[in-house]
Amino acid sequence: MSDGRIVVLSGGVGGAKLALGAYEVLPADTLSVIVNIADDFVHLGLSVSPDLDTLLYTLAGLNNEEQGWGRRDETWTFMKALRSLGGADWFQLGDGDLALHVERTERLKKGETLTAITKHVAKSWGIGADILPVSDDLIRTIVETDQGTLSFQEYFVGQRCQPVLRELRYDGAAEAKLSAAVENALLDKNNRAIIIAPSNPYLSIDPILAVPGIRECVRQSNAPVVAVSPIVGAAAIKGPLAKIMAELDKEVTPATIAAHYGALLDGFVLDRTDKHLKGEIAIPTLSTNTIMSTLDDKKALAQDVIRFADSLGALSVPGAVA
Ligand code: FO1
Repeated sequence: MSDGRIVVLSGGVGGAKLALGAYEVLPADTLSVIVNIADDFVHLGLSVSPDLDTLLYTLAGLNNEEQGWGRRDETWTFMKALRSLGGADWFQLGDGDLALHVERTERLKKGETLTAITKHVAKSWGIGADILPVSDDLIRTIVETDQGTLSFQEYFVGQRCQPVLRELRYDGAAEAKLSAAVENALLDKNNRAIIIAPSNPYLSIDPILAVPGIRECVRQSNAPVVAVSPIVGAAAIKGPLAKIMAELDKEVTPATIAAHYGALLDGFVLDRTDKHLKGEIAIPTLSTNTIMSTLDDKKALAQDVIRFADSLGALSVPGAVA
């Protein structure tokens, strides 16, 4: 594989899994992951960044695989003590996880950017990839539901995604500034591919794409843009995606996801069980195993996606053999 940079847009567990696969198959420091920050919130006075943290834990091998968030081998002394005081226990903060939120909050108070803090955490945990919050400004997903307006974590954790979703807003996105690190990563002429991970398009990828200028950066990049479907068959692999699509009156099929990203894409990756849907998708498609149960699955999918992007890139080189 050439040494061009791979840039992944990611949020949630699906994104972290593909990022791990790419991290394992690529030479060190040729991977940049642009991460959603719209799930972030202040809880008990602490700044919590769930999608950054899931990715950091996953690439550091510290993640709790079964739970999909937080640390493995976690202890819960803090939560027990908090509950004994009648403190808010709807959002679980493990003892080790707590250290990350405390340190991030302390550094933010001292004026450090989320980008710099995330770089520090990645370095502290020996992660050789660039983990890049899309912006150092505040972006918050707001969920309009049949039970009123909910913050993202109230909807996702507090209400377990049960309310009927009517509309999503990404407060602050229109005013947010792409970080210089994200702009440089996207505009790096040495880029080999930009990959939209199999994350929830509405909850994880759209809040990234909503930051002004990012779509232009993606378009200006001469690297092929490939998305991996988070929908297999008529179901989401994990999380509330299928429910949200039904509530937004969208057909729960990979073709809906490809159309959602539209002109941004040069290629789309389907699960092999959806191979028969290729005809419904106007752009080049690859079908392969997109269910990432083992580390080998994650590595194989990353390799397949990168090779697929390479094949698209070759096509776009003037005079390339078609
Ligand atoms: N998700 C839950 O369902 N319950 C929790 O108590 C919970 C705590 C938590 C703490 C730190 C963190 O980084 C994530 C946490 N999550 C929890 C997951 C989080 O809500 C989601 O990972 C994202 O916001 C959606 O991708």
